[in-house]
Amino acid sequence: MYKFLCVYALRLIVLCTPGIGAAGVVSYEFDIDYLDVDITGKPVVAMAIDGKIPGPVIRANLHDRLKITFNNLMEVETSIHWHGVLLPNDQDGVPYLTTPPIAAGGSLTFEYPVTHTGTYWYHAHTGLQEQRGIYGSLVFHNPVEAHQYDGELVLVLSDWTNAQPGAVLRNLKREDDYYSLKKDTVQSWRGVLQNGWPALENRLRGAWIRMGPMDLADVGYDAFLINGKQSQRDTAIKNGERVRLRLINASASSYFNVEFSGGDMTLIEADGLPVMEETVKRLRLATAETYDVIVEIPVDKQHELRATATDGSGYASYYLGAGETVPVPPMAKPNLYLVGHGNHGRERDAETPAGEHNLAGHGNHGRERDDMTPAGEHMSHGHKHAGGMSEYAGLRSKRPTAFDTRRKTREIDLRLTGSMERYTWSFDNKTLTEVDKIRINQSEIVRFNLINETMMNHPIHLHGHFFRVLNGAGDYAPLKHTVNVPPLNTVTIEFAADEEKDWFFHCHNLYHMRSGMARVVSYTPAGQDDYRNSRFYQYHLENNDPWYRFADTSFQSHMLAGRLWAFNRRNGFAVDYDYDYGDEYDVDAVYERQLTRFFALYAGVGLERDETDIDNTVIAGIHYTLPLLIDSELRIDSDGHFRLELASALQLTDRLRFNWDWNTEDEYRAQFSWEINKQIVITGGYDSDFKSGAGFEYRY
Ligand SMILES: [Cu+2]
Repeated sequence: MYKFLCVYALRLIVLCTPGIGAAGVVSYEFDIDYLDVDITGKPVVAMAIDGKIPGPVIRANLHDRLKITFNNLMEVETSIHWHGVLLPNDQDGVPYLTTPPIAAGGSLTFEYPVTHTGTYWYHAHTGLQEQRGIYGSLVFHNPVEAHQYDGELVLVLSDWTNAQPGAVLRNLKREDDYYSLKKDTVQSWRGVLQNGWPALENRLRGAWIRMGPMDLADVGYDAFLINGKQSQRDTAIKNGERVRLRLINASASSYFNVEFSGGDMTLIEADGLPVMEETVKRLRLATAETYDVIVEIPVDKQHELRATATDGSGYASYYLGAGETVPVPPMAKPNLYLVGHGNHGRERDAETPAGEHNLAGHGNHGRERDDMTPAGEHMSHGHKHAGGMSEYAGLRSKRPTAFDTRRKTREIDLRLTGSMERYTWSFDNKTLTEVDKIRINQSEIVRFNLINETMMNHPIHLHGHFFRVLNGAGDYAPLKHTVNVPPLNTVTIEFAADEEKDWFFHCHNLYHMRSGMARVVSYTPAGQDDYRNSRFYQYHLENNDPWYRFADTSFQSHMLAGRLWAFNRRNGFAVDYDYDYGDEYDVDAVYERQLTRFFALYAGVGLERDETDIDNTVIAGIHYTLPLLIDSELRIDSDGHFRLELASALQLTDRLRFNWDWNTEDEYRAQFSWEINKQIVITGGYDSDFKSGAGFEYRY
């Protein structure tokens, strides 16, 4: 006795929602406010829509008109963007670009027609508010449902940190692998040696091309959530029923592997649109993607649906049915030492988490399209949507999606770039405010070659359009709004430029976007507007390139040493000091300009005093990163002295690091440091001027 629950659900909404006007107009009104939450035993002031995290499920039928009012009760402005939804440009919700922000204490009403069906979501597009709780789900029902099922569930996956998101970003700016100790993903030389020759080869090849070891995620989260909870039991769905699961990855920066202990899942929609049905054992959701699957709850037991963060740092559970509990077996933590160079994502076994399959070698630089892994290779374990470029290889649209071949095609290479030194993410090494909009013309086909030159996955999202992912499915290439681009790989997407005005185009990792990995795609020809004087540009210039300040101070038996430094994307100030508690000191204070990932210029003063004399000079020079990640510094001072200095750091174990430097004046230092935590470090070593000693270091 099948019924289409969505129809019932919708009626419920219509009955329950005040403000339903003329037939087909679906109205909602919600407050956005601070909310006291306690998710992991620590009280935190979050932000929430309608007092809930995630916010309410907003439902409408195809061809309805949605009218949604938000009242912002907070003391800061906010915004709501409708992720994946085709709508008029001024309803898209990107503050200052398409839509005004929702002012503190103010209200804003969105109104747009529902022109397509599917599972979508909405979230704040202001600062890092999305990480704080401003997100919810959006379901556009088709009154003529193509699939049969007894019930449906919207499952919103997300990540949670008790820390202020701003503090999280500051930590990442200090060290891009700041959270690896917390996540237990430190990549040490001990680990390299334990994993043998392939790991050593990996590490050396990476270091040779000046790439640090990779990780699958940046942030060390305190919890992963499904519908706001780490674990919960569903009571509405009964054993034996077929259930449609609307899976939404509403995380700020996490990818999830989803598995169900009750059997295979039948994939029916991707990013809201119908795809050829297929059976999957495990589904990988990149940040901001949605997938719809149908599962059947076995008759006699309770089964777990588990969403595991792909870096293995945690999971969330949702239990379906009644009876003895059948858990999903824990997923093996990916061995990051063995992915990367050389194995090109082709070596895999059933134990390998899907997330690992995105990793190709350092060697191919993401440009060799022939390195795509054939789809068939992924079939055996069910996760055909994971792996190399081919992570979407089996995904086929239900309807042909090819464009009229007579339309003109504009092809754009866009490199996905980043700098680990300052945790700066960018396209073509330029951040949002360092380059003009991407200009396109109406009615052409726009093809982007997304060339990932970094060691991370990037979920790339285009507002206001669906694009074809050129995955080998020919005319049936799937339409998506968000696509994962694996490390050192290339993904090509194309869309019909049938809209108007400006649309945001960015990495949906919140911290990457915030650090600059974003662009505006504009239908306005160059010269017909002034991007640099637009409110949007000025807003991002003022709000999106803050200065970060840090201090390391060590008190050791033989010396006081430390560094105070501050930087924004391109500029930096640094003071380095050593002092022997007597009459010997060495202080450099410089301004530094970062020109490329590997190259910086600096100028400042050097103050030095030893037993015999005082030497104060004006200094200038360059920093350049050499292969094997060795920092070189060439400096000249006002006395006409040239000096070359080399330095590097080796992470020996999870907590033990070794730093060395040497210069052409035959000064050198070898220093060990042991991290008790991220603030307090035991340190000691030998310096050619200050001799040996030990103490501790405090990091602010
Ligand atoms: Cu990214």
